[in-house]
Amino acid sequence: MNDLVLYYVDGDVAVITVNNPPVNALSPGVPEGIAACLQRAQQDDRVRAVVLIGAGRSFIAGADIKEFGKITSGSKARGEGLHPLLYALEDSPKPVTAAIHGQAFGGGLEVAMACAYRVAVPEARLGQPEVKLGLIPGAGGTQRLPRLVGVAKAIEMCQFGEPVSASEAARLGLVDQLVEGDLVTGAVAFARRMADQPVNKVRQRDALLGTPEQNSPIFARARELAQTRQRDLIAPRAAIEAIEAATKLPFYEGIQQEAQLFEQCLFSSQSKALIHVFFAERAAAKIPDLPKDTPVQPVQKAGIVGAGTMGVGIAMTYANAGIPVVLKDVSQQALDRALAAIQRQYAQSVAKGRFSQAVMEERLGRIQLSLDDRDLEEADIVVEAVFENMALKKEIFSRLDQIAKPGAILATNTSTLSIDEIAAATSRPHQVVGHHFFSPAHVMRLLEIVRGRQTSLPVLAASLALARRLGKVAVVVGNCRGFVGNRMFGPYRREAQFLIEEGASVEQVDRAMTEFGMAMGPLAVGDLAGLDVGWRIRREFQHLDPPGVRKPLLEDRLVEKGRLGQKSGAGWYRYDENRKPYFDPAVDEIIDQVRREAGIQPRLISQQEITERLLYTLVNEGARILEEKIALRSSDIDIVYVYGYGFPAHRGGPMFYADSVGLSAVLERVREFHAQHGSRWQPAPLLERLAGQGRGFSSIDTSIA
Ligand code: 3H9
Repeated sequence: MNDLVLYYVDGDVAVITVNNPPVNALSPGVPEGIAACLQRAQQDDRVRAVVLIGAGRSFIAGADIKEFGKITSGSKARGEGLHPLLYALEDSPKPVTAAIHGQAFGGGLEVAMACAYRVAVPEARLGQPEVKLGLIPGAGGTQRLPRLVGVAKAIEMCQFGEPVSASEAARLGLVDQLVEGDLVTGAVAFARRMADQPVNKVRQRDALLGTPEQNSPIFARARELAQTRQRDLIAPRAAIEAIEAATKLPFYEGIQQEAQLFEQCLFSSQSKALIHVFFAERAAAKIPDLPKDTPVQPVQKAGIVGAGTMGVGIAMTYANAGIPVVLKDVSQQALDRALAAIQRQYAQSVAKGRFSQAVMEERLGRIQLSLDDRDLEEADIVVEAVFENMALKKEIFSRLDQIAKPGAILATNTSTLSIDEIAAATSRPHQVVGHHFFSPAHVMRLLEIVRGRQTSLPVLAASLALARRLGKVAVVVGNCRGFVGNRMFGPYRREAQFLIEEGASVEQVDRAMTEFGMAMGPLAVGDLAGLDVGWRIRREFQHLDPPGVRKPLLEDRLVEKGRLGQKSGAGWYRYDENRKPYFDPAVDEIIDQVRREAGIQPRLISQQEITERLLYTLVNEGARILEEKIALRSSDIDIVYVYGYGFPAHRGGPMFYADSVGLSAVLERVREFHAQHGSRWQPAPLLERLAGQGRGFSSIDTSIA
């Protein structure tokens, strides 16, 4: 027994409590502690039944994810895992009831399924989320879950990793009883009632495993979904295979099959990358100089200035999180358009069954449209979301300074401009911060919180707390042109144009990136965002380009021809009324003409060159950003790219990817590109230094974190 697992007896029921905050992960010592307590219960003559419960906010959130790296790096043996404990629970002569609140996830659910019974509070969630870490359940989950909920539901839960609520779990047969009120009291009473009943061990139940005829279409459908929605991922397929084994093999052989598949996933590069993303996301919320007890002012009302695409998305984000919001613009026409866009998008969600009409009405009711600045007076935060023009933003901030209430956060959604310059237009620069949302703002998970020179700690803390409430993953970044995301994205999209100028096709460039796993290729993204956005930014900053540096030619030409992207029906692609893209010969003509004018002899370009040039330009700029401390950690950059730019999570983000390729190999290519393509490829000093030392970007993260 140890401090991680506690034991007491309530009359004739032993209560075993896992006490490993914050989420009762099955860290070393926890399974051993549970086993020791169970043993003690067997020896305790007073005890007729056992309750297993979690202290604090959760039952058991799963295996300790930190341990996986130790196994894959060889510093720890995997051993028998949880199985000995699970058999001890399942075979206990004194029946064990798992009492679930918070989460029973992964290994936590596997422990619960080995118990004789499961009771839960209605708000609890139960799931096998391993697939999100590139894994499958590794402690019998793929074998016991189908025996409890049936094959189809078990596949769904293991393939996509989404949890079910306790109420649904009760309907499915995964939970035997819901407990209203105090969980331990209810669980002890339940356990006492069941103490003398014969136990139907889960591993011996076969009734729900189906026949081959019943199962074959279920597996076919699951594999089809894996192909279409999870194309590049190995874990979903492995989960399906393991569950298929449950339907075909005796339990113990199924367990062995699961163990093999688990092992393959665990040692895959995908799992390492996804686990990196899990911890990177949590690390991003930790700001070294921000004390944990910094007071956070609550946000009860928000204001948005500018009812364009971004303003609309941000207003919906607030409304969706339950925060009333005023959406202000100078023209009634803009407000009418905004309202129509909001109604259309909400109606689409209702049609897709994401939420009900009543929820839509509630959300709409939280959005007040206004032409009057004074409606912003009550707001705890005002977010400016007008287009990228410094003069206009300064004017708005000086006006906000006059009307916003004292203490209100003044946020700008600028994607490129200086927060400090904008803040200087107010008498309260410490209240000014960047809240850079990504389009569509109510969908994309990323929020770059841009910390200006004078942004106060309470404003920073409030921004982080607010981001969590809005359902966003926040990354705090420093102030520079484009911050982290767009500063890296500029060279990436520029390089895409250079590749086309040199001979690649639109299709080749986008395909190279989608085959790498990006959600969209760089040219399709340009069309989505609007090519005029980049055109405007290039004009705003053209005076900063060093003389003689290579400039991209193609997008300016497309914009001059009225090809602004999806919104004008044509950009790099031509779009039909449903925004379906088509290759357009007219674009090839423009490309040919630009090549002729620039005297470029097109050459054949390989997919490998496209991939390396696009990714390494991101990495090289990322290294500069890191050195300048615009990002606190390389893992923050990864989070920006995974959640804001569709970088495949199973590759871990650009900096993690570079580390996995090896920085000396990356540097070698960067040097070659530098020699071939000039000064834009100057290797970043940090890349040179780390590559020279045989280190990766992640090696400096720990010293910064
Ligand atoms: C598994 O179980 C495999 C099995 O089949 C067995 C095979 C043998 N381990 O997210 P939060 C930390 S795979 C270690 O901010 P929330 C987290 O890093 C596992 N640490 O809180 C953070 O630390 P810090 C399957 C963990 O309330 C702190 O706890 N299970 C683990 O927003 C708070 O986390 C999963 O995949 C863990 N398992 O959300 C569940 N979980 O304070 C993964 C959390 O230092 N976890 N931490 O930053 C989650 O989904 C969420 O953390 C949870 C809580 C919903 C539980």
